[in-house]
Amino acid sequence: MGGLGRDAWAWLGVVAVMLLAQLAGASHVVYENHLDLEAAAAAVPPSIVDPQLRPGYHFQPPKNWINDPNAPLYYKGWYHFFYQYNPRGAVWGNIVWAHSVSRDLINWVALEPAIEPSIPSDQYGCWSGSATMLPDGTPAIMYTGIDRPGVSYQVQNVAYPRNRSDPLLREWVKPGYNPIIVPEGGINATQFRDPTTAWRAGGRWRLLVGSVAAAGGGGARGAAFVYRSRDFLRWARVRRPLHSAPTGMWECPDFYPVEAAGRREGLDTSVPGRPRVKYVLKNSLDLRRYDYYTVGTYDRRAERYVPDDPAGDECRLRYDYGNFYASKTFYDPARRRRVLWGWANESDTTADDVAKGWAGIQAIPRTVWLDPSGKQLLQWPVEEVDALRGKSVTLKGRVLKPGQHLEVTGLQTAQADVEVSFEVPTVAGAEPLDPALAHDAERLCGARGADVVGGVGPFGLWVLASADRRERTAVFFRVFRAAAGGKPVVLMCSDPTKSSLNPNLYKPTFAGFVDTDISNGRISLRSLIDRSVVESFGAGGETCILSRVYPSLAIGKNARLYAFNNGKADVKVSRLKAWEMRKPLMNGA
Ligand SMILES: *[C@@H]1O[C@H](CO)[C@@H](O)[C@H](O)[C@H]1NC(C)=O
Ligand SMILES: *[C@@H]1O[C@H](CO)[C@@H](O)[C@H](O)[C@H]1NC(C)=O
Ligand SMILES: *[C@H]1O[C@@H](CO)[C@H](O)[C@@H](O)[C@@H]1NC(C)=O
Repeated sequence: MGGLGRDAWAWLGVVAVMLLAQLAGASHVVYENHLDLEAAAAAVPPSIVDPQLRPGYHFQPPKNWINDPNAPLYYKGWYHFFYQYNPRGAVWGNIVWAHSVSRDLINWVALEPAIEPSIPSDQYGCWSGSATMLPDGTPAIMYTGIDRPGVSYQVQNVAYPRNRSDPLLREWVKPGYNPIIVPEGGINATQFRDPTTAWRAGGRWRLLVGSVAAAGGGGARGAAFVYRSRDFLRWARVRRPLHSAPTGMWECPDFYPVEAAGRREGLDTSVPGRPRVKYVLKNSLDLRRYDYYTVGTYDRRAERYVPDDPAGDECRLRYDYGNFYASKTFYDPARRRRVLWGWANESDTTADDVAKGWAGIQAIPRTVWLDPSGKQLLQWPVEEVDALRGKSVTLKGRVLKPGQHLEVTGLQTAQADVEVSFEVPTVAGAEPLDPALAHDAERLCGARGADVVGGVGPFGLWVLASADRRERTAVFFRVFRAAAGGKPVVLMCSDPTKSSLNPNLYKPTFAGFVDTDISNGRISLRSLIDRSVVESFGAGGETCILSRVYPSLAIGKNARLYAFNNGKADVKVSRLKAWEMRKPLMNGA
């Protein structure tokens, strides 16, 4: 909490008052979908509503539904974060832009909602959007408004701060000339949303809007349309989209430059054209509900983006192979990095959410940069999260024989950060890779889960485990034999099938391949464990998986942490360090 200024503390007081007012009004909450609250509460095991299952250091408001991150930005010493929020309940609806501010991306103070329905072009909804920093330092927010009842007819609006001297940007004004962009020229108005941060090149602004291109034969093609403007007022569409692919609707596009391979520094979205700069295009696939990206080049004369890997459009790369959607990056000028925000939904039922009174969190913000291979991004939790680390335990040089596990004792691990380095003496015993599953990590993990004995691996962590290990969430690696001339294939997997005795949960195995060379024997894993969140980073951020799990036994003091080896070869835990994590200021929650 050290970094908070006096302003923040003053605001905290205001927030506390707001909170109390909200609580006092809670009995008047009406849920739109007429769920029977008492029946819902009776039907779920008590663990679901146990406050000990509420995350401690992941971003969340005190209550209610949240979804997409919106318009993250840095202004006059403050990080601003907006998000889709239902002020009236724990299910989607009544969406406004909630607003929080922070000095460090970890301690958050809630302000009044920034953008709410108030003008004809947003009166039926204020949906997602992004911020752009204008050359004079003013932030502008572009967002999707719903302008008629019944059908979600989508237009794009702009809003500006009322008082630029206010570092907290508390009030936003919507100019009378809204909307600034409407669907025309054959665009389907119900699939036209989520404007990106605008970038400027050659005297012109550009931004993207997610949509579908006219389907020519096959299924609908996801598309990112480019709009250009000289004055930030009048916007005209470029006929051909920046890019499109046969995936269905693209929501929440994000498009940004990254430094040449391996350099961790971020670039401003309006970076002047430089030969070695690469671009990342990310889309949230409405049909699959995951975020996919490609790395490529941007030709700003032709206004086209081309992925380096022609197969990239087949949805090869994800930021995160777990629950992570509608993400958005921003350039942080204070630390010259690009930071990624993403929404993680719940894995319980809607009735559970209503009983709990809240649904949805944001992943820990991650720094993103291009991997030295140039083929994918690396991601790592922003360094500020390390300030929450408290009591720690370190283990070194412990060999796990086949079938062995090792408990990490001496600290509570329901809310913890673990970094572990594994060493495999040889990969000679790795199991063969079924060619039918060689491109489908998720199915591979489903078939070869944490309890299926392998050659090299599965090895990794059991987190949020009960003392008898009936409940445990496995985060692990599994090594497959190399194809002729290739390197061994490493799978990273999150297996929650035993995460809870509660049967009514969504427990998918999540998995991704890890682009690393394990023949040198080493691989690392970091897991941010937060009561009902397991957010893991394999091989220094090559592959990331966020899972939401709801233990019924492994709650609070009863949550344990183990390293395990279920392979036929020895695995060494060369070093494991675990920290208890403190709770930051979290919007008064
Ligand atoms: C604008 O914000 C500054 C800084 O918070 C404040 O001192 C000033 O009174 C505000 N002006 C108006 C017109 O609200
Ligand atoms: C527009 O999109 C909606 C889905 O949001 C779809 O139901 C409808 O058929 C589409 N209209 C046309 C003309 O393609
Ligand atoms: C998160 O919840 C699960 C389980 O209900 C759904 O299957 C996912 O589609 C959902 N994800 C998103 C992004 O909505």
